Amino acid sequence: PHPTPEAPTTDPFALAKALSGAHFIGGRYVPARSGRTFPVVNPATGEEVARAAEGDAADVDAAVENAAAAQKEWAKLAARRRGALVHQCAQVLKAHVEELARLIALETGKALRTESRVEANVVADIFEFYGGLGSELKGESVPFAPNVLSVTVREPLGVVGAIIPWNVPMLLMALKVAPALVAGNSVVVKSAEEAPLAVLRICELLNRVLPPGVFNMVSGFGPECGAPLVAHPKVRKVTFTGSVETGKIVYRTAAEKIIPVTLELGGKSPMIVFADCDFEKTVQGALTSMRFTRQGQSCTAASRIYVERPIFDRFVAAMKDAVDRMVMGDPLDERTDIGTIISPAQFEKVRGFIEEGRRTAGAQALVCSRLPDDPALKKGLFLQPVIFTGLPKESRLVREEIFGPVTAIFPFDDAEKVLADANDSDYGLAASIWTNNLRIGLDLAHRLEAGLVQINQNLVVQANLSYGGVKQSGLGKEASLEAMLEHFTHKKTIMVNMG
Ligand code: TXE
Repeated sequence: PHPTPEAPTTDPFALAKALSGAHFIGGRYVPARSGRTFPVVNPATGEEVARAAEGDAADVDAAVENAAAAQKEWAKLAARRRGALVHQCAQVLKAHVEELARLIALETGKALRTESRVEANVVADIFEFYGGLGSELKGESVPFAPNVLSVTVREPLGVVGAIIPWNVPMLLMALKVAPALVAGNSVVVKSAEEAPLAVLRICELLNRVLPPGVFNMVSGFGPECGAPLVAHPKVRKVTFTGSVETGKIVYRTAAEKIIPVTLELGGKSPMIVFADCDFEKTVQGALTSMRFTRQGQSCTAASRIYVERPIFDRFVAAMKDAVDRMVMGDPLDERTDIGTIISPAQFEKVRGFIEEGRRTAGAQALVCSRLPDDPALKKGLFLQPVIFTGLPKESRLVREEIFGPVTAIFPFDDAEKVLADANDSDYGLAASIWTNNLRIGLDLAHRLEAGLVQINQNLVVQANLSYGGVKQSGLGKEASLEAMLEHFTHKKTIMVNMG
């Protein structure tokens, strides 16, 4: 009912239309049972580019039943065979990188050159990485008694419910789906209501390789479509990326069913810059860490930057200058560095934070870059990045996740005090330290309360390195072999008494 092109296409508008109104269940595009749809909007123009199927409990049930039936056969395949198929998916995805990049740029407003193409490439990389790990699904033999053979084996959990947000939907989907499948589970993904299209396109690409039903996707809103997925009795594991508030709801429902959850929630990541850093490299690092190119819509964004006093003024000026040189414009234009905010709601939320910062006594707001002057983009959700100085540390802008192009820079004099300030947060996702004194750098790295600390480099996420936060930033890890073994299998003990 929803034919999409076999060959890669570079027209994201046509592809968006072709993908309209569908879930992906049992290897096919199907409409919502209720027949309802909701608009998918290009945030750069405010125009509707497609309709998405508005899922509810009935659609979720159909997807989970399909996944449960398919999982039984899928789990019987040798683990290496499953891995080989997931690896083959990576080849198909690679052939469609450009098309996926344009589609995600269209629906999220993330610039094609700086963000969207990067994401599309990483997706293929994640499938390739996990595809090679089939043979790692092995157990142990444990010495117990001479006449007893004790072994452990890794078994899949069953149907995995994966709930994803809109900031990097394809990448976060891949980090959940690829390890879950290699481990022998089947998956039902609930896409983000703001960005359902590129992930929906990926379904059909995966389906060219994988058996129907092992991978399903429903689109819709959180309470109507996400909540029934978490609550479904046949869903035996939930992996979620999103806000702390929703993460708590998901965790509570999972507790009722006693099923494991992985939660990747927000962050308020500190960046600590010492006077002896490599200055230019650190300014570039701040730009990348802040993810200005994604309008700061990143859970690892360096939203609190602490700079040693002797270089504070120079650092603030250099950052302002560097952000000023970034080009804001049409996300699909190769010249664009910075795209749009995802949705009017998020736009208002971020604007509210900026207004509050401007009203704060003693705070200065440096407004950077320029809004695009193209009349076609006048309804676009473009927001100039803002660098704040002089904010008090109890300000909401310093404590809460803004998820927008806003950062706060503070001077510091003392490494112990800056460590205390950096750790004074409900979050604990990522941190970075910039110094040529590795003794101090490593000492702080050990004492920072964060799941990921990097010294003298940006917030890099790699498929083979564990990723995940402490404190309210989440529970469990994504990426790496560990994520597949610990979060998508259970360890069964088998003992044979040979008399
Ligand atoms: O998140 P939600 P939103 C943070 C960021 C952002 C804020 C709000 O600060 O400003 O969260 O964003 C689904 N049961 N992050 O509203 O609501 C929902 O449909 C089950 C950080 O987008 O958490 C979507 O698919 N599912 C984050 C997904 O949860 C439910 C990335 C995320 O939506 C549900 C995104 C429910 N009751 C936002 N309610 C990060 N860690 O990177 C909603 N959902």
